[in-house]
Formats: sequence, structure tokens, C-alpha cells
Amino acid sequence: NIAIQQNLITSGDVTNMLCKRQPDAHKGSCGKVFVVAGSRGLTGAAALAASAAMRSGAGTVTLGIAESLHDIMEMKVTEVMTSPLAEVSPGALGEEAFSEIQRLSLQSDVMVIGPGLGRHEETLPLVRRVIMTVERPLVIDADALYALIGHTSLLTEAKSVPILTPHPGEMARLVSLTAEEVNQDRIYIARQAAIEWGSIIILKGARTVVAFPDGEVYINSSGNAGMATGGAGDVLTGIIAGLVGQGLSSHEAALAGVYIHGLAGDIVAKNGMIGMIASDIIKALPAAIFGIQ
Ligand code: NPW
Ligand code: AMP
Ligand code: MG
Repeated sequence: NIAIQQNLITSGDVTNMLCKRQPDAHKGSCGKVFVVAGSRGLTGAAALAASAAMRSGAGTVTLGIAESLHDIMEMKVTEVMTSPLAEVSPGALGEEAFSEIQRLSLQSDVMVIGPGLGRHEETLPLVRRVIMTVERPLVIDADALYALIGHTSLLTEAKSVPILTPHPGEMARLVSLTAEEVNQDRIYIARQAAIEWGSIIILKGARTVVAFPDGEVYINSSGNAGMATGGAGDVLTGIIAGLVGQGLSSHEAALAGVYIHGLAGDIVAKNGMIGMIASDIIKALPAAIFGIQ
């Protein structure tokens, strides 16, 4: 067992990464984020990821959503734009959505795939095709991670270094272990995955681990157990994309995103941890970012 050098992500590190908003900024210069997310029963995840990208400072966010859910999403989100995608069955995307996803990705600076996307048998190959072809930085979460089970070697073919945000259960499926086994050896497992898959691995949970393809490892110092609430991870995914859109490198956005997400949770927890919900974390994002700028 070699000793792995671990770095703590602190406020000072993140302050240096954040861009100052220029006086002549306009929405087109602050990042265009494209989110492919949501399915029947899981539209909340799509709304949370897209809204979190806006609240972390993205200029515009477009949410691609299965066509039968499109009108309901228009009611659910306000600042976020929506775009209907071809579906194979109610609320589930298939291969036919590929060309529109590709077109919308080329109009954006960064893309997210996965929150609440569902696991329809035709959605999974679509996700894999997107991962291999998209020409923008890509944040891969939730059901898009599910599509990678048995296919992690595809990650090394991606056009830019992908950012993966598994919780221990998702990581466990990708490496054929149990979540308990993953949690017993979080740093080693995240680091090996980052090296082997040429990806940035954000292994979530108390003390989130961020591992990079060169073997560098960071541990987050913010966050609290109130964040153990449905949708908290979907918020993190949106934050990271929002930061990449504003010009942070994927390396910086992974570290800053994890820290800001935890800090927003810590701000919410000042009024109590119990009963915190994911949209509270989104509302606290501007204050979290302001506090470390
Ligand atoms: P167990 O059994 O509960 O103890 P899944 P998901 C384990 C969307 N959402 N440490 C967990 O363990 C997501 O975006 C939509 C250890 C279980 O075995 C996805 O698209 C919402 N184990 C979809 O739902 C709000 C841990 O992992 C497994 C662990 C499914 O995502 C909710 C569960 O993983 C949600 O975000 C830990 N720290 N964390 C909405 N409002 O629309 C997890 N596990 O099967 O991938 O389920 O994470 O709920
Ligand atoms: P997900 O399971 O995908 O919704 O992600 C949950 C999010 O909440 C991740 O960012 C976790 O790091 C965070 N989280 C969950 N439980 C805790 C905890 N006990 N302490 C700190 N952060 C947590
Ligand atoms: Mg999740």
C-alpha cells in the first residue's frame, strides 16, 4: 500500500479559481450550459441540475427533455430554456434524439447528461454515443453513469476529459463492488478509476473525494449531513457545469463546484440541517459564491 498524497479543498484555493464578473459581461459571455436530463417521474432532477447551473452564474441554460415532458418542464422552470427531444416511449429518449442533442451541444460551452434521465434500454446506447462524440466538456451523472456499467473503457475515447460524479452506490456498480466496499477505500478507488478511465472522478458522500487522471487527489472540507437529501447530487452536477461555462477548467470546476456545493449546504444548515432540501442549496449558491470571492 503506497501512501497517496491527499490535498484538502479550501476556501482560498477556490477563491483563486473564480472569475470576476466583468462590467461589460453579457449573458452570452457567462456560459451556455446544455443539460440532457429528466424522464417520467424524475423531472425534478432535471429542474434542479438546470437551475443550479443558473444559480452558479451561467449566462444561459437549455434543458433538453423528452418531448412528452416538455410542456410540463416549461411550467416547472422559468429562467431555464427548454428544448423537446424525440422519445422512444413516454418520457424516455432513444437514438433518434442523437442528432438534436449533437446540434444543441455545439451551440453550448458545456454539457451535462444524466440527472433523472432514466434507464430505458434505448436511452443507454444513446448516452454512450453522446459520451463518445460530444465536442464539449461533459459532466456525467446519475443514470448516464448507469449507462457506463461494463462500458467504462469508452471514457478514454471521449473528446475531452469527462467529469463523473458518482455517489458510492453508482461507483460500486461501475467497479463491481458493493457501496460499503467503495466507502471502505474511497480514495484509492476514486484515484484508480480516474487514472484508468482518463476522467475526473468526484466520489460523493461525506468528505467527497475528487481524483484526477494524473493521480492527484483532493478531499472536500465543506458540506454537512443535512445534504443527505434527494436531489442534492443533481444540484452539484449543475454547479460544475455552470462553472465550466464561466471559463473555469474542468479541473478547477470539479474542485470549486464540490466546495461551493458544500458551502451552500453549510449556509442552509445555519437554520438547521434537518429538513434541508435540494432547492434550498440552490438558493444559497449566490451567497456561497459571494462569500469566497
Ligand atoms: P441504499 O440501498 O439506499 O442504502 P440509484 P438514485 C446507494 C434521480 N433523482 N453510501 C443506495 O444505497 C437521479 O438523478 C431524482 C452508500 C442505493 O443502493 C437518478 O437519475 C430526483 N450507498 C435517479 O433518480 C431526486 C449509497 O446507491 C443506490 C450512497 C436514481 O438515483 C432523487 C441508489 O442509487 C434523485 O436524485 C452512499 N452515500 N448513496 C427527482 N426529484 O427527480 C447512494 N447509495 O439507484 O442510482 O438511485 O441515486 O436515487
Ligand atoms: P446524490 O446521492 O447523487 O443525490 O448526491 C448527494 C450529494 O449530497 C453529494 O454531493 C454528497 O456529497 C452530498 N452529501 C450527502 N450526504 C452527505 C453528508 N453526510 N455529508 C456531506 N455531504 C453529503
Ligand atoms: Mg445523484
